[in-house]
Amino acid sequence: MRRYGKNTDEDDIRQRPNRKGNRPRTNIRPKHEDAAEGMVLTVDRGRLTVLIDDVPVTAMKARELGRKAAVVGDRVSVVGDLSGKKDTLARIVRIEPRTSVLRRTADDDDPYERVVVANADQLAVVTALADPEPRPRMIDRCLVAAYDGGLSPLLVLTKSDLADAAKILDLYGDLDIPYVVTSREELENGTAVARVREQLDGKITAFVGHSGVGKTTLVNALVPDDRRRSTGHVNAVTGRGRHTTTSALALPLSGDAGWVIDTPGVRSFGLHHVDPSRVIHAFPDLEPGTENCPRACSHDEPDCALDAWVAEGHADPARLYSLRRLLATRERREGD
Ligand SMILES: Nc1nc2c(ncn2[C@@H]2O[C@H](COP(=O)(O)OP(=O)(O)OP(=O)(O)O)[C@@H](O)[C@H]2O)c(=O)[nH]1
Ligand SMILES: [Mg+2]
Ligand SMILES: [Zn+2]
Repeated sequence: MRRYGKNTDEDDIRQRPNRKGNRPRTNIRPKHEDAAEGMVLTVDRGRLTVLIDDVPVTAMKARELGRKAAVVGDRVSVVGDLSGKKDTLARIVRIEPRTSVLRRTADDDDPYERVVVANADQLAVVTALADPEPRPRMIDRCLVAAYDGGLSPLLVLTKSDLADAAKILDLYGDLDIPYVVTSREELENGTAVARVREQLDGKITAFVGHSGVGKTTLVNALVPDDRRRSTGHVNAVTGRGRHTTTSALALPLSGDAGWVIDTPGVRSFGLHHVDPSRVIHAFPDLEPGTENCPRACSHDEPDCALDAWVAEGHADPARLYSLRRLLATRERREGD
């Protein structure tokens, strides 16, 4: 694991004024020389589990971090007791720059943006083919959040034992988005795991989707039991007797082949934070059709070239409908 010696950042200078009066201020001030870097595995009411040199260490944010919150997937620098022993509490002194940020707002009118996961390479958008019914709008929204945050999407269609995947694959199968279809039986006999692993190996993948689509079931099938237990993960039992995930949790794939991050189910994926001009990136099937659009086209106006693009059969009209529904959601918000 990389250890930090002379690394500092602007915050360090502000937070740690020069204590030795006769020394000039410098931006190469060594700080927290004993800090070790690790990855945040889970966050539970201000207590974070950070994996440092294969040891899960309980830590909390140091005051000097201010309001900056560390989330699952964050690379953080930690000082203090790193033994991982019971009742020890280390301090997180620095959050390293993020390579990707998955954000959501509770809904589109909610200005409060949550960072769900940091540094994930891939967003697995998990959709059940039945129970609960698939909602393409939710898939589109997750795709938007993925493209916006710098994650590449993966479609995971679960419960193919209950309903056929053809309808959803008709809408998404032609896109450049990789997908896997799983069923209960395939999860139990291991064939699904091999197929899903092909899409996960070497990557950090965050699993998102509605509650009950099977995210945790899939993650459990992917990760050996003992790995889960060592993290002391919390699940709540719902009124219907089902276990629902209450906090995000990162788990290692066997063979050091990457990470999977289970997250709590969400009702919707608010996109308040997304720049509307980037929404089109979530529709790679439509994007080439915008070449003939007027400048600064809203893609929802009479001269928009996308109508012709779809009419010529280059893309599914349902996809254009979906794009415009998203854009309309964004526009309604614009005025307030
Ligand atoms: N028939 C069938 N049921 C499944 C399949 N995968 C999961 N389930 C069931 O679906 C229910 C919900 O699964 P979970 O894995 O808890 O769903 P989740 O997405 O983690 O839900 P939250 O944690 O609430 O977000 C459980 O009763 C699972 O047994 C599948 O492939 N087929
Ligand atoms: Mg779950
Ligand atoms: Zn247009």
